[in-house]
Amino acid sequence: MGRLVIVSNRVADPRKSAAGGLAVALGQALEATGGLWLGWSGKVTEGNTGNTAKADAPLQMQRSGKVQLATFDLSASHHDRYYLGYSNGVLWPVCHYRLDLADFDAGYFDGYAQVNKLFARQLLPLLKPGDMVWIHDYHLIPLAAELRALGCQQRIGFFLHIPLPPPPMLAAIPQHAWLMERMFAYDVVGFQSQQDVGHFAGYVQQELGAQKIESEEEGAQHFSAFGRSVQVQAFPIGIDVAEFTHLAQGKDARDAYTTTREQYASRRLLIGIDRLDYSKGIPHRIRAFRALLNQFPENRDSATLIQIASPSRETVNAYTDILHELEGLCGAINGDFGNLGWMPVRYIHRTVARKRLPGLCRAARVGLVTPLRDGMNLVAKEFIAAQDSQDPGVLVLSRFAGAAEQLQEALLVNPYDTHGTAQAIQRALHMPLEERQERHSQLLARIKAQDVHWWHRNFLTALAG
Ligand code: ADQ
Repeated sequence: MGRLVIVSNRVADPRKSAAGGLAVALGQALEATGGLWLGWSGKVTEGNTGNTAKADAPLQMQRSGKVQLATFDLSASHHDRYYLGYSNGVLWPVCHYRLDLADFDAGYFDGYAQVNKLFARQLLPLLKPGDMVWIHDYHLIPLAAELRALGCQQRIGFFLHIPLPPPPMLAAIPQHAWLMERMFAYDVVGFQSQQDVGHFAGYVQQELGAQKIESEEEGAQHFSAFGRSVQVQAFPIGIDVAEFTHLAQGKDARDAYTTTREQYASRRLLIGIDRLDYSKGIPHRIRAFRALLNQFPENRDSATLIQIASPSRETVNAYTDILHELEGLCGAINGDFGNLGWMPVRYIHRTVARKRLPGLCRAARVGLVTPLRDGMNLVAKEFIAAQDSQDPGVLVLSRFAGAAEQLQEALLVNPYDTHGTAQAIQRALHMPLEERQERHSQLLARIKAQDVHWWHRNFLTALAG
């Protein structure tokens, strides 16, 4: 296999302890062949419009073991239009079925197109013949087309971490045809779920007149259009189960487990851990918890929900709205149901240290992972990995998370159905030990077999051709 080159909006140093499973796993894939990881530095420079090639910021090169990290700054204008405006103000909401939150300001699209050209200019001089280029996520959909326009011949793959919506919804993006045509500059396009692959197949055949090429290959589909063909496949992302289990055995996780267990000794604990994002369905979850306390009063003075939501994209308006909504909902439940000795919901607007995460998950009887729409959702898999197999907690999982395709033994819910979700939570809280063990052992076996290493090996094997 040739050298691996990864491109993503942000670059994570895989050797830094704060880096999560994905960064570490990609780092390991890069180390195997010696590799390069290119992306935005996370810094914004003031004072230029960022509209011309002359304004390209210098590349900063850094070595981390056998991996070369290449980063560059973005101008304030590019950051606002490419990152906040188009990526997170158009593509993110539409791909999560929230057309109502999308802001189709034309200037955002220009910025998005410009920054993708900038990524191509920065990357091209670093490429060697035989390299395999793996581009990640919605920020960089047109990057392969920009690289091809500059003469790049290398194999290029793309993985979309978020959902691809059904064709009519995708078509709500004014530049939908422009974006999707550019998918054909890739050799391999990977999605999280079979459902996403189905949406891609439907869109390119209906809207772009692409032809499906018959193939014997298992799991892969091939489409041709614009004089090129692309292989499309579901590669559901996993977690590093071994790393997470190792973390679970560490002092921080054990301490978090013991303290939480002691603090809630007479309670039944439910846990929600998310980035604070409207796609994660946190207000719907809180309302379902309220319905649980209403419908099944035996849970009063007992069931306690710890909801941890890490701050995220706080300069985008939709995110401040949800912050206020959550504070109101949690305050109302505590006011209406709580007493001097019991606070039904503890809402914490913070990031939990990764080392403590497995301990918190293990202390909970029920894990609530109920996004309205999610590419995969790794918290669902982390919750399973953290459980004690002898006395495991139960995962309540949204059918609208990509993870639901793999994790059928979880209790699957429709998060829009408040009462149905409350009933599933009730079932989870009172599930007999034998059933919990049976479901958990099947879920654990699956996340082990389809872990993050399985994911990147499969993708790279497909990309190698
Ligand atoms: P996210 O939406 O960011 O990513 P998700 O899969 O929910 O992803 O979580 C990513 C990581 O963040 C997990 O490892 C989780 O433990 C951690 N995390 C979340 N909230 C936290 C908190 N409050 N404190 C500490 N850690 C927290 C996108 C897609 C997902 C897809 C991933 C990977 O939206 O659908 O699963 O990429 O492809």
